[in-house]
Amino acid sequence: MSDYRLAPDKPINVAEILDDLEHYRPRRRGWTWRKPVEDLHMGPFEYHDCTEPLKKSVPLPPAHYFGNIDPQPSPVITTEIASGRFEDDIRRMRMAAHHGADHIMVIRTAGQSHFDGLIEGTPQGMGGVPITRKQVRAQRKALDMIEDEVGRPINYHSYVSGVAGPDIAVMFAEEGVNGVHQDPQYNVIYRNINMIRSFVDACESKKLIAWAGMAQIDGAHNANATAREAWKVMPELMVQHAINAIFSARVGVPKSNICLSTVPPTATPAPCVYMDLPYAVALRDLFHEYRMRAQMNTKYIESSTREATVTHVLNMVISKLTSADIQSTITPDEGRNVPWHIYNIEACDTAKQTLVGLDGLMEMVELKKDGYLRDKARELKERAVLFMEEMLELGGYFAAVEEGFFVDSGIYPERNGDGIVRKMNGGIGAGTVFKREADYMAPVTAHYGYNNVEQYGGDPSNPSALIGGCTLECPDKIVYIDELDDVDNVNVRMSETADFTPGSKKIRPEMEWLADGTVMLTMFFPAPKQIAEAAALECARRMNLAECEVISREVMHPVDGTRIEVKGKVPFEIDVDSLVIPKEPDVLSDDVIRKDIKRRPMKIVAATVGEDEHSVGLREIIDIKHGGIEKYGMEVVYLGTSCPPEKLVAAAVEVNADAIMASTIISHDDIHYKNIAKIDQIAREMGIRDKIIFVAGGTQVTPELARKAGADEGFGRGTHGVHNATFLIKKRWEMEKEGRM
Ligand code: Z98
Repeated sequence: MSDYRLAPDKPINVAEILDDLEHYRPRRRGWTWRKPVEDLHMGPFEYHDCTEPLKKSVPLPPAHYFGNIDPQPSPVITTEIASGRFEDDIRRMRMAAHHGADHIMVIRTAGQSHFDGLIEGTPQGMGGVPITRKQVRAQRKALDMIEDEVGRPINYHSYVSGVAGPDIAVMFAEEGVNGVHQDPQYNVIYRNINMIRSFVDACESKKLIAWAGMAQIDGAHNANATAREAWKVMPELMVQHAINAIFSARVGVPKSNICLSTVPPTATPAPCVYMDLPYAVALRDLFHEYRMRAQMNTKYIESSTREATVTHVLNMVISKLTSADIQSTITPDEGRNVPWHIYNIEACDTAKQTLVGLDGLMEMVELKKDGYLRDKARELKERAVLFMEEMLELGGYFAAVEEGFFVDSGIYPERNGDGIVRKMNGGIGAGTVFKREADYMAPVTAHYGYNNVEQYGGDPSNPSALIGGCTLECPDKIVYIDELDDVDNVNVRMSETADFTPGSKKIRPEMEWLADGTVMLTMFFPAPKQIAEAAALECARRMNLAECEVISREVMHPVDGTRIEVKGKVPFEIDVDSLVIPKEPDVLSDDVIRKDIKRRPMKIVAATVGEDEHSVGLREIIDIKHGGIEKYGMEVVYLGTSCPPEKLVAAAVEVNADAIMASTIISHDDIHYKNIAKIDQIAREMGIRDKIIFVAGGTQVTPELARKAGADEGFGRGTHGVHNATFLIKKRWEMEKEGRM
């Protein structure tokens, strides 16, 4: 077994993950919820509904103001990964985990429900990428390492659907998959699989789900996405939830692992919270014993990430008000069909940012106990119950599907006659359910119904003992089949991009697959949509991008302007060694600087020198408003503009300053460096140079030349107060050590 471990400062090595997969065994089974922490203190704050912090993570961008804290909200956060290349998804998983995802859902790009059996070995060009044991094992192995790195269990998840559902469920139980979608109604309605077959198969699948402790998500959200007017299917959604929830519980899945897949059905410009909140409340009323997995509404996403993010945040307000257990962050991949790394990560951050921002909300507000909210919730529940009753009158679920009850765009009891109709004896796999023969025998664990092992001397309470354990107890019995296609397999794909393996010398931009070269451009044109689109594509082509495509368009004004997003591929690669990589600016934390100024105050004389009236840069460096050095308690004696060097040094002597700060923008005839040299020389002549710090700055100043001219340090374009302050403090430490101050 390889002893490869993740190194915090190194890219994840996918080749190492793939090594010796045949012998890799998952180390645990079952779903894990986050652990709440009472009275959690992080940085200067107290949190009310947060969970155990991570060992290692990437906090939200403004966290550096608060000691780099990264509080983790209470719901499990999902990221849906769908690039179709599992080797590239592994890198995305590590990034997502560091941004707070602890539920990684892998979508197959194939519509796997259409496959007749579990795909082992290779997809063999069947179109799209189904999930295989090899992919699952590789990703679970990677996640085992990633969860050690971040310090929190990560739930790995995919789908148990199609006629191969039970086979997939077995493989998932064997391979340590922690969560699944399983809902026979999905097969029936969306994949036209025979209903009897789907429900019988579901018994077997759910038994395995129960045995492996997986969390189960249902498929009701698909009606939101499919119905023409999604907000009208709310009563039906509750019926779908009810069918799968109670069915799963009866098969043996604990209610605490049965998750309803809820999506706020509407989006703006509908008054969505007014419509969606009563629905969410009604669901909690009816299904309080179960868990809620809140997925965002993707049906109505039309344009940019801005739009998708607002919908996502509004959806999370509802999650917060009604305590969702799992928060999906699908945005905006599914809505815009741009399944890119950056959007996975961005959406995880959106969830973390929103939910942490709403921390403690329910200690301050309460949902009203009467009035519109409760009346509307009651109305929705009544409609759902009536729907159920009518189904029963008709003869049950199968009969109702035959009558097109589901995904009808009328709000029940209204019907528009556009529901999806399936026949009881129709669909894929019709007529394939058989009664077990009298000598039927299944010496396996987690099997639905009887195993019939007694007749061969077996123990019905432990049927697989008859064969010394099945694959669930004895993973060595699993036949691991590697990829068989010598053209389309992970090794070939990785060898084609070997030069770009993260950490090596060549690099290309990437959105979903290593070295795919994809970039996105945002453009604005003062023109109507059609012209803007064509112009954007032409721009991208003239920028030498290949495979250009418009991915979003937004009208700023019907004729005066359109915003366009275009994607395309760059035709080049970059040699990392050819890059000039500037040194990271050295900065001390605000706390350290402040503490040192408190220990020993610092006085600085400052001016723009020579005949230079450009004071804005210097004022920004000094001024507290934009983070200038005043904020640390440094005292600045500002002498104004066009200050002669003699006056500046004389003032430093007079006020007994610790430092001189000269700003100079005008650079013709190198006047800026000449003035720096002059200040240095005068300070020497006056005998203070070795006791005073001298810094010089300006847009045309380069640190090396400023030092050469006689300053202790030079600061060019892009300098902020903290860079100056850091230097001043460090230089003073150095001088104190040398006994010069
Ligand atoms: C989600 N964004 O909920 P195919 N079973 C169920 C599903 O909902 C899905 C599949 C199977 C969504 C992702 N849902 C879409 C109940 C898919 C997938 O045949 O591979 O498409 O099955 O997470």
